[in-house]
Amino acid sequence: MFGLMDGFLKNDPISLQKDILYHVEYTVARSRFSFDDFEAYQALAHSVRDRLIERSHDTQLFFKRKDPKRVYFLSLEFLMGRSLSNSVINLGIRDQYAEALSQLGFEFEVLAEQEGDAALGNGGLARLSACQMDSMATLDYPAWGYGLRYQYGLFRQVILDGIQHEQPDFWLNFGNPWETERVHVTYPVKFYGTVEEEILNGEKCNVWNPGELVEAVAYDNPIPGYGTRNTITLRLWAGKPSDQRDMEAFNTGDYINALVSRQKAENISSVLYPDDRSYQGKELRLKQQYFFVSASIQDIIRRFKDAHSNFDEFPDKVALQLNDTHPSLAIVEVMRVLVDEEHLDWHKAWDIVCKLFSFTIHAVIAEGLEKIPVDLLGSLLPRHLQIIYDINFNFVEELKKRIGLDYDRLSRMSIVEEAAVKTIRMANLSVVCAHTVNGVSTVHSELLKTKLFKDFYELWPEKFQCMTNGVTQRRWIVVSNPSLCALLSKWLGTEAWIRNVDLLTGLREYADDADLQQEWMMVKKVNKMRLAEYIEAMSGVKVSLDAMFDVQTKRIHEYKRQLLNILGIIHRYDCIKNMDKSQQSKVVPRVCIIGGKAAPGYEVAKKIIKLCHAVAEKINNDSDVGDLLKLVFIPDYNVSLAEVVIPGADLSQHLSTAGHEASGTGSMKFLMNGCLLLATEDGSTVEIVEEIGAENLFLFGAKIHEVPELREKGPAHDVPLQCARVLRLIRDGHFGFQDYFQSLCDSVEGEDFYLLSSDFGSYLEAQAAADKAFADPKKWTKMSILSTAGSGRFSSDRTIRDYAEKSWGIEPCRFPSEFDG
Ligand code: AZC
Repeated sequence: MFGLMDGFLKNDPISLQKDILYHVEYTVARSRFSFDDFEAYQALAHSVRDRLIERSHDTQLFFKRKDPKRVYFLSLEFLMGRSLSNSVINLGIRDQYAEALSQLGFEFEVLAEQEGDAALGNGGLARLSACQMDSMATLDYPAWGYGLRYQYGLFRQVILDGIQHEQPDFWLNFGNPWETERVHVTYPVKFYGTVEEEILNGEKCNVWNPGELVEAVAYDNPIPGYGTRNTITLRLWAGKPSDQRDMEAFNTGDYINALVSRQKAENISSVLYPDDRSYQGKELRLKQQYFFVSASIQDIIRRFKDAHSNFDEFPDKVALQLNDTHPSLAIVEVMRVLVDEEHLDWHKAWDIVCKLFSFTIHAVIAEGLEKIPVDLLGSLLPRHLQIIYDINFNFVEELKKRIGLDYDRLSRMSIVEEAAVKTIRMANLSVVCAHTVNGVSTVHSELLKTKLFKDFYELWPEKFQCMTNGVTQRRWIVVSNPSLCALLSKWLGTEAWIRNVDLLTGLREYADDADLQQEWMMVKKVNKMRLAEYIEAMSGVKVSLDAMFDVQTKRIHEYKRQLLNILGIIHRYDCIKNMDKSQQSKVVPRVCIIGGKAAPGYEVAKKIIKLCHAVAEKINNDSDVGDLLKLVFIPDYNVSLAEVVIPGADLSQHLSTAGHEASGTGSMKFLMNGCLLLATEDGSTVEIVEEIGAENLFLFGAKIHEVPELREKGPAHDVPLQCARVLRLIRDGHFGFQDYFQSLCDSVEGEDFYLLSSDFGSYLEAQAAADKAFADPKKWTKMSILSTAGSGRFSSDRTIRDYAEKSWGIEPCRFPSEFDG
C-alpha cells in the first residue's frame, strides 16, 4: 500500500506559497490580496498542519499494519509552547517555507512571533512531558500522549507595583490551528451514582449506575519527529455535555436549567490547576483526573480490541506510563473495565494490570505526594473506591505473609491512610501496581529507595529504577538558538548531532581553538543582543552587552531560593556602593535576570517577587552603580520567553537547598546553550558535574547529607555578618515596604529551614569565582564550550531510550524511509 503513495503535498517553495494563499483565502477567509501578519501566520500554520496530518495518517496506518507494542504516556500536563518553528524544523522544510514567505513579502521569524504558547502545564513536570513527546516521535517509538485540553492554560502573570496578579490565559480565543477536533472520537465518562450487585449469567457482578455522564471529545495534536516521517499524536480530551443525560433533563420540561447544566460538563476541562506542589483534595481536580483517565483507557482498549480479542495479550501490546500520581486512577479504571465490563476473574485481571504500568515520581518529599480523601473518592467514583479497598486488602494480606505483623510498617505501606481524614495514597497504589517505579535523577532515585519508598524498596528492590531527565536539543538548540546550531554543525562537520546528541563531545577537542572560541563568543553576543532588546522593550532598562548575563528563571519556590539570589544581589550592590572609583573599575558588571510564576495562593513566593522588584527599582536608578549592576524581573516567563532568555545567558543559577530538587531540567537547557551553571549539588546537577567536571561550573552550599544536621542546629546557628547586613538593609526599609518584608527576613534569621543563612558564605564564594572566570574570556569560553560538549547525556532522547528499554519494552517502528521527505 505504501509503495503506491508518496506524500500528496509538495514542499517546494511554489507549492508552499500556493498552499499558504489557499489557506488565506479559504481557511482564514481573508482576501489573498490583503492579509496581515497574524492572518499570514494562521494560513502558514494551516499549511504546516496539512503536512503534519498527512504524516500522522501515514504513521498511524503503518502502526496499525505492524501492530507493535505501544506506549501510552498519561500526563495531566503538557507544556508545549509554540508549534510552528519546531514543526517546520522537524519536518525539514524550514528553509523552503522561509523562501516561500519572503517571495510573498513576509518574514518567517516575524510570523513565528504571532503564535501564542500552549501552556497546558505548570513547570518542570509539564515541560518534561513535552520534551519527551518530541523524543518519542524522533526515535520512532509507537507512542501516544494523553492529557486534558484545558480551555485556560497556566495563568498569565501580570506585575503591578511589583505584585503578581493572575489573569486568565485565553489561548483558544483566536483558534488553535494545530489541533484537530475528532468529533467521532468521543467516550462517555461516568461520575457519582451507586453500585449495585447483580447476577449476570449466574455470576455476581457489580454494576455502576452513574449519576452524571459527561462526553469526552478528542482533540489531536500532531507531534512530528525530526529526521523521520513518523508523526505521533498527543490526544487531549475536552468535556462536552452528554446527550443521554440531557434528554432526561429536557423531558422534565426545565429547558433553561437543562441548558445551564450542560455548561457543567465543559467546566471539567476548563482550567488548569496552577499549583505545582500542593494537593488540596478538590473535587474538580479529581474529576479532571478521572475524566482524562477514563476517556484514554476507553480509547486504548478500543484500539486493542480492533486487532485482538484476548486480554492475555494486552500487556504485550500496551505499556502505560503514569507521569506522577495524577493519572494513577488509570490502574483502578483498567481493573474496573476488565472485571466489571469484560468479566475477567479478579486475579487474572490484577495479573494483567500489574504488567502494564510504569510510574515516574517527580516529588521529593512525602508532602508532595497526592492523597485523596476517601469521602470525596467514594462519592465521585463509588465503584473505584471499592476496587481500591479490594486491591489494598489483597496487598496487605500478601504483605503480612512477607513481613509478618509489623503494624507500623503495614500502616505506612497501606494504600489507605487511617488518619483524621481518611485518604487514599495514590503513590502507594501506584508503587503496588507498577512493574517499574523511577525517580528522575540518580540522587532522587536513591532518595526514593532510602527515604520516601524505603519500605517498598525493601520488598521489591527490582521495581526501582532511575531515569534521569533530559530535554530535547531540537527545541532548546535548533529552534531557539539557530546561530549555535549552525556553529555546532560546522565544527562537528555534520548535522547528525540533532538526532544523536552524544556527538557534541566532539567539541571537546576544539575547546582551546582560538577560531572556535571567537565564533563561540560571537554567537553568545548575538543571543545577548536579542535578550537585551527584549529586556529594554519590556522594562525600559538598557543593559550592557559586556556585562555577565546572570539568569535564574523557574517557578518561584522557597526551596529554589530566589531569595538567596536577591540577598546576594543586595550584597553586591552594597559592596559596589562602598567602593572607590578604582575598586569599581575592577568589578565584573552584571545583569541579573529573574523570572518565574508563583502559585496564586503562595504568599511567601509573591513576597519574594515583590522584593525583587523593590530591589531592582533601587539598583537600576542608582547612578553610582550604572552598568555595574542591573536587576530585571521578566514577567510571565513561559516557554517562548525561555527560548529567548536561555541562549542569551552567560551564567544560570540553580540554588535549591540540597535534597529538594528531584532533578531540575532548566539547568540542562542552559548547559546545552553553553551557559555556565552556579549550583548546589542537588538533583541532576550531580550528574552534570560527572559529565563536565567540577572545574567547569560553580558549586556551592551544603551537600544533601549535611542538611539534616544543619537544620538540627536550627535558629541557634550564626547568621554570617554579610548576610545579617543585607537583612538589616531590608529591615531598615532601604528598599521600601519594610513591614511587608520583615517575615522574609525572619525566615532567614529564624528557623532558616532552607539554609539561606548557612549557605550564604559559600554562595558568595561561588559568585566571586564566577566573576573571576568571566574576567578571563578565554577561560570562560572554554568552560562554556565544554558545557555544551558535555550536555549529551541530558537529552530527552537518552531518557526516552532508557524508558523504552528498561520500562516499556517497546521497539522503534519507523515509517519506511524511501517515503521520507
Ligand atoms: C518537577 C520537579 O520539581 C523537578 O525537579 C523535575 O525536574 C521536574 O518535575 C521533572 O521531573 N516537579 C513538578 O514540576 N511537579 C509538578 C507537580 O508540577
